[in-house]
Amino acid sequence: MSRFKFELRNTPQWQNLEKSYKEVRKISLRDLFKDENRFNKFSIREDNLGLTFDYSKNIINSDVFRLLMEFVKAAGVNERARRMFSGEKINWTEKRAVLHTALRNRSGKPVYVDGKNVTTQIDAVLKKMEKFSDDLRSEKWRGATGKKITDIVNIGIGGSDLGPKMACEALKYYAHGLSVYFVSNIDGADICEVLKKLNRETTLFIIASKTFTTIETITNALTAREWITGRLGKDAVAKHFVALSTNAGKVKEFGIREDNMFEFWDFVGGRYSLWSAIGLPIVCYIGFDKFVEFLEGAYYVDLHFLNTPYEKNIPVIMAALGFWYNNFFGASTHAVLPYSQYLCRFPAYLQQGDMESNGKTIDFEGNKVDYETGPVIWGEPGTNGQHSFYQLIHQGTKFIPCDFIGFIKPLEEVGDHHEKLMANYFAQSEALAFGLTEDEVIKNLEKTGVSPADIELLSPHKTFEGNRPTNSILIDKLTPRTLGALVALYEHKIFTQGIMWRVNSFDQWGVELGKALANVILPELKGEKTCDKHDSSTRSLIEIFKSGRKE
Ligand code: G6Q
Repeated sequence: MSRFKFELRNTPQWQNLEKSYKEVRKISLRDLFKDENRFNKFSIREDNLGLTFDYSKNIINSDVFRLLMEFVKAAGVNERARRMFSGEKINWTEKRAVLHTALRNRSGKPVYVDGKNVTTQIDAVLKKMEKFSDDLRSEKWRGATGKKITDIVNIGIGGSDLGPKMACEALKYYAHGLSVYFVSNIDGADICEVLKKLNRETTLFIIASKTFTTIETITNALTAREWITGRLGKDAVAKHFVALSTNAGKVKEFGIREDNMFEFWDFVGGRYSLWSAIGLPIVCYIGFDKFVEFLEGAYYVDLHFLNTPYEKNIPVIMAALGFWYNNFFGASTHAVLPYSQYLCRFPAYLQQGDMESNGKTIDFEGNKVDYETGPVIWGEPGTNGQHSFYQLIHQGTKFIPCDFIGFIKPLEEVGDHHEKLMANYFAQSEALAFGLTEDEVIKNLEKTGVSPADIELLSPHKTFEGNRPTNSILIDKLTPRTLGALVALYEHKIFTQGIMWRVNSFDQWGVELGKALANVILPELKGEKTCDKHDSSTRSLIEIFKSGRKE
């Protein structure tokens, strides 16, 4: 099939960046910081969020920054963002609108999909979530034996798990009343270990699945249903199960009443769904008012993204810098390092958000790209990471741009823990940027009386090249509002990069393939079918597994 081929790398915007890269890669951050005004030039303060975004420790000068902004402009990010927000079907391979932004639209303005104002439906579901969580928290909703519900188990996977799990962990300081657990893995160990801790009479299951056909979720849900009905009887399902889904038919088939189903829609992608009914565990955990604050934080960033010129637009700049390193410096990974234990699930959440969105090779016209797209996203909370993988970031051969996320006020004020934590936050990005020259190392060793022979031995090992770029996001305090804002910043960064790379950030055919593959082998493992089509490796491994199961 012959398709029009858009040669992104031949555009003047790409070519200009390519030329600049050859110059700029020779410049060091030590040199760039001779400009005392650099922080002022390359940082943004959002007073309404209490958020500072410092991108001065990046390998850019004013010319590169201008060229990056020209690239974003030529890509048409703003125009495409407007199309997304207004409900156009920008997810063209699934013929769907992309409206996670409508879920947190606090303006009261309508948003139409196929001529229908979706904000009416969204508000109705939000009200239903409010009522349900109030009933649960005020003990009006009780289990089948009349006992109050004390524990909630969310059963879901991927987009129906990672978002609420990350947010509940992040906002646990604000929680009161109910405990929340998450079960996602089809490995029976996941659900069994959770159930061991729980009492049937006081446990409520939230079955979260957009399609309500995902094998992991349905298998876990059936196990949970058996666990409840085995002791409390069939009728207990009504008081111990609710569903979050777009598939009313399948929910009913499972035995959950329609009034116990919280609906969402095709225009909400799984990995963007924590703002929808998928956020129900968050609502139950921290209360509806706090959930609204979470939505408001994201809405604030939506307006920032839509209305701020590119040069002051935080997600656009995050995207442009990531693109700079990914496509010119050859950086294939990007680390996200939150200096907050509460954000321990944030990197895992972003892995899905980013890698499922931009892990693509086919461009707008259906051609294979001839440049790099989405990077590998990874990270752990500081300071834990410092005692494991930071060595490689500082002194390894890989080039890894990092985001440092920190807070000014801790939620738990204990002794000087917070000063110690944040001393590390500041020290690490400083060390990564400026390193330590061999001369400096030698002087330090001389001062401490190390022998000349040992200085010769040690100095190359103790030298740090520096010039490792970082962004610092420094926020006054972790609240539902600032968490909502942080998530939305990354969502729009991902969106912007998808446009820059000219890929559809909103489909996930790779995930769909995974959903189908295991179904072929399952009947073979159960001995219901044999198959001679496997390669010798797969066939032998299956045989070893089956004979091991018989023992
Ligand atoms: C997310 C993906 C994927 C999805 C899971 C669960 O964007 O679509 O991660 O969320 O596969 O799917 P269900 O919610 O349909 O069970």
